[in-house]
Amino acid sequence: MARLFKEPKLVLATHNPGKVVEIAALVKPFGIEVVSAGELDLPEPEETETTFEGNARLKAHAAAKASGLPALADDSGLSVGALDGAPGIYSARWAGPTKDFGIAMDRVRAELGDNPSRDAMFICALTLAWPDGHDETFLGTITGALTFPAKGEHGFGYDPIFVPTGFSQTFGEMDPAKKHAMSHRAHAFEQLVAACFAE
Ligand code: ITT
Repeated sequence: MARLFKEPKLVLATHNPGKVVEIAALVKPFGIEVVSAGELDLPEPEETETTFEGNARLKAHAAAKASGLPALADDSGLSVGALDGAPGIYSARWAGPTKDFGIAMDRVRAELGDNPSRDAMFICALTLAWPDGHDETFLGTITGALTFPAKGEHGFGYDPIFVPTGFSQTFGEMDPAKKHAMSHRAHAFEQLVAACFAE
């Protein structure tokens, strides 16, 4: 059985402002005080693992150890079927050192070339780690299709080229609350809530 989360405060172990907004919105209904890794000036660990789960665990443990508080980390990315799952765990790196997702989305389009397949999915691993070294990890996904050119100003990362299955707008065009309710992050978080926040 998963360990229950009883503490009043949680570190959001991410330096990505888009993730901070989304995870803070997911945690808010539970009345837990949150502080981000950026606010605590925690170092950004190098993501040396080969899976989303591995990198989420690495980031959560680094933040829990450095802060002495429980930490919630997110490792996520876009997986494109016709590109054998790329950019996958390298989704952030495709944006380069300036974190320009215009460049990353152009690269996805260029690598697809004439391939008519547009199937893609977002994947999110969430790890809750405690300073004593215990952790719980959950994986969420959402399927969709890529569309070009990019559309919409909401969200972050690859949101402007991703249309979730059953919808006609990109995540970038959608009201953020709508994305938060259905995303890969929301699906991973639902499992975390059921396992660690339930009494
Ligand atoms: P942290 O490691 O500090 O959390 P990061 O941006 O480097 O920040 P990742 O290594 O997990 O995080 O990279 C995930 C990338 O995948 C992220 O930068 C986005 O480009 C993309 N991504 C993940 N979730 C997304 C979402 O909901 N919408 C759009 N793009 C997303």
